[in-house]
Amino acid sequence: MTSTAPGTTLADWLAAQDLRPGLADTVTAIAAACAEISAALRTAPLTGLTGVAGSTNVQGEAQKPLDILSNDLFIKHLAKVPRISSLISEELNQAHHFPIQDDTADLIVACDPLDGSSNIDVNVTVGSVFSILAGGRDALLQPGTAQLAAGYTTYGGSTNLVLTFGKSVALFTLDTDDVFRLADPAITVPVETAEYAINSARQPYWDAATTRYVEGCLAGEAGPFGKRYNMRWVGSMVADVHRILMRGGVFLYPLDSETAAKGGRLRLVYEAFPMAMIVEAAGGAAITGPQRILDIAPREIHQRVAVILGSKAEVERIAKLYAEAG
Ligand code: P6P
Repeated sequence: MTSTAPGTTLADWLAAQDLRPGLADTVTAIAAACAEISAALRTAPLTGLTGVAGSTNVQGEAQKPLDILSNDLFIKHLAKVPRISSLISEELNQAHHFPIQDDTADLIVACDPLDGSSNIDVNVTVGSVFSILAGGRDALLQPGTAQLAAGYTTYGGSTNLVLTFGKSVALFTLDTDDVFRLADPAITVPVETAEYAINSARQPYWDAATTRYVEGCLAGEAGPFGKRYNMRWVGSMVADVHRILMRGGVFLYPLDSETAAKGGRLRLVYEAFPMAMIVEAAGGAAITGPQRILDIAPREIHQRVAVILGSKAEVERIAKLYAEAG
């Protein structure tokens, strides 16, 4: 079986890539953590893992038992890889530095171990998002362009792993034997779309560019964009991004008058950076409005940012509206 044939295992596919030492082991460890998270989610209503844990994370958000379990599973599996120096996680105020096992610890993982967890209790697709960087515990803050790899999982009807090392985007699906197998070696985002994703309840707070964009979509064929649009908003970034990767679309969580003071709603290092790397590697685009997300140099590990990503032509349409708004 060639390494791009459907059904190729993640292990065989990784072995056929020309990767930096430690990268394949790191992806393997992340995949193992995600397979365990998937299993825990499948029976959560029966095992009492829904609801809230009674604690809050650094974002001030109520942590769920599965948030904490997912983070613990990432730590458990990443600890087995000597080359991994540190873990940045949405669930940890400070980065977790692994005990140095030898002098090769030169990889950093950043993750949101369970994104969209507020949707768990209502059985909506959630996922894990991750990014892999080169460096040690003193190199946590790097621009998005420095990422070595990025990926996410979706825990939905099927459990999928989407993975890129920068040039193409591969899709793996968790099989009944808990092995990830290749489902598509090269996902590409359609350049054009007529589907947008935004939380429309935030309309009173939108900036001028966002307001003009959504008005243009709602104006349909007679409007400035000359086509009828559809709208989707899952409220789980991995679910919205996966739909966009698979059929096109644009996802918007722009700065608004409420979120501007915090820098935005979504997190830069372990949500926007990996999703932007994936979307660009699939032929799409990812901006904050005024600038390319991957060019940002983070100031701190939990920094927030505006996110507009998806089909290239539609993101360019929005970028033009931001340029016109000044
Ligand atoms: P809103 C989930 O909490 C999340 O971080 C993303 O997964 C999702 O896109 C966004 O927040 C949903 O935000 O405003 O719909 O609650």
